[in-house]
Order: sequence, then structure tokens, then C-alpha cells
Amino acid sequence: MGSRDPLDQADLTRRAGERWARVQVVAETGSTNADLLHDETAPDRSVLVAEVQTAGRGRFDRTWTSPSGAGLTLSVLVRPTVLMSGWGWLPLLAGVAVAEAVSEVAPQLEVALKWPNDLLLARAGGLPGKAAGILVQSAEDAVVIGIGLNVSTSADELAVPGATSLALCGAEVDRADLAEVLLRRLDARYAQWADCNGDAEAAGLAMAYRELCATIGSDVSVATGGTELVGSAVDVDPAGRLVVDVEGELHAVAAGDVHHIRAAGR
Ligand code: BT5
Repeated sequence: MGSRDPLDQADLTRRAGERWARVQVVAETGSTNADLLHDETAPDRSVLVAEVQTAGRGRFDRTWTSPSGAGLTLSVLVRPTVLMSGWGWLPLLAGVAVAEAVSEVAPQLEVALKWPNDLLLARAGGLPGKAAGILVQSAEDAVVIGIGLNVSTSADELAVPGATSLALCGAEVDRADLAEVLLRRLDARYAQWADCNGDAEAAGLAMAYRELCATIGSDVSVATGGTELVGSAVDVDPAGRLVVDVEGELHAVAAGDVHHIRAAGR
């Protein structure tokens, strides 16, 4: 099956299983995140997949662009009942699930996460490229986790030079298989986290994240709230914040853009 064949809603609903309450596939929309955020009737554990978005969102009002059928563009809505203090882990949880799903379907790829949740893939003879981005937004009791993942995107279709895709890194993957595995991994990580009342350490999530995260152990510059921190990233804290050592002083960063100056020796 060609990897740009449209996804089939009935097939994906069946593959997703009963752990996901509602699975919708649309040919085109503005933003799957915006749609679920504004859908007050969306049940807990709704999934919305679009073949293409015309107003795909990144963090900090940036954009996400991907040609129709070239990637996976989806959002899930959950209504967590755990303490809100643990919600900061949801973006990182999604990153772990995406990395695990890509590793399952394409074990030959070398995956890593850049804090908070960019999926990086190793590229022959160059720096790692960004193959997936995650945007988590909340509205009252609902949290929407949006995932954009480049699957068959070719070099001339990439949104930015620092981007890459599974295909460009050597993996031909069927999107329906990938979506099925991604929903299973997301469900498993979410269930563990929820069972531990949002405690990422107890859920084994923090450990899994540290193992995947290329930022921890790297020298970094972090643009956060109008300032630039330069130091070494030493850990993530219990709230999912990046801990940066700047000349012996520890700073916990809740949101920002990380640049790896000197990557950790991995
Ligand atoms: C992200 O933001 O990476 C979050 C992207 C989330 C997209 C999903 S798709 C489903 C759901 N619905 C939405 O509307 N959004 C979510 P950020 O870290 O701010 O990175 C955004 C930057 O990534 C852009 O400014 C570009 O430089 C780059 N970019 C845009 N499209 C890309 C792509 N397809 N692949 C790699 N990089 C891309």
C-alpha cells in the first residue's frame, strides 16, 4: 500500500480498539488541535486525524506545514483526572510515545527527543533532523495533544531545512500501521501516568524520557520568556521542566526553545 493512500476511518477505529472513544478521519481541516479544543461534545479519548491542515499550529503561534498524506497529522483529546501539577508531563509523555512508536515500526532509525518533545532522527553525514513536533493545549478540563509526524515527505517538500522524515532517513512506513502503533503507545503511557496520579517518576515515564532525551547532558542555549540561558542541561524536574546549570546555578525552564550547542556524547 502506498504510504499516501488516504487513511480509512472505519479501519483506524477498529485498529485503535475500545480504549479510544471516538476516531475521526477528515480529508482537510484548519487545525486538528483547534477542532478538538472547540468541540465541547468530544468525549474523553477522542482522536481526530486530518490528511492535511490549512492552518496547522506549532508552539508560540508558529505554523506546522505538511503536504496532504505525507505525514500523520492528528490530535487526541483527554480529560485527565489526575492532579493538575502533573499535567506538565503530558507534552513529554506524547514525545516518548511518538519515539517509541517510530522505533517499533522502523527499528533501523536512530530516534531521540529534543526537550520538550521534538522527535529527532539521525541523518547520515549531518545533524539530526526534526521529524515530529507536538503541541499540547488545554481548555478547562480537556487537554488536546497534537502530533505532526513527517512520514513520506521528500526533501523538496520539507517545511524547513532542519526537518526530515521517516522516508528521508530510510524507512518506508505504512501510515495506518504507524497510527495504530502510535495510539497504542500513547494509550499505554497515558494509562501508566494516570494510574500513578500524574507522578512521572512512579509511572516510569521520567526514566523513559531521560533515556530518549538528547538535550539532557548537552550544552544548550534556551530562549525562554525573552531571555537566553546558556549552560548545560542536567535533568528534567518533577514538573517536566528542563533543569539548566548556568555556572553552577540551576534554572528550571517550563517553556522555551532549546538549541543544542554541544550534543551529549550518546
Ligand atoms: C511544534 O511546534 O513542533 C508543534 C507542531 C504540532 C503540529 C501538530 S499537527 C496536529 C496538531 N494540529 C495542529 O494545528 N498542530 C498539531 P514548534 O516546536 O513551535 O515548531 C514549529 C516549527 O517547526 C516551525 O516554525 C517550523 O520551523 C518547523 N516546522 C513546521 N512544519 C514542520 C514539519 N512538517 N516538519 C518539521 N518542522 C516543521
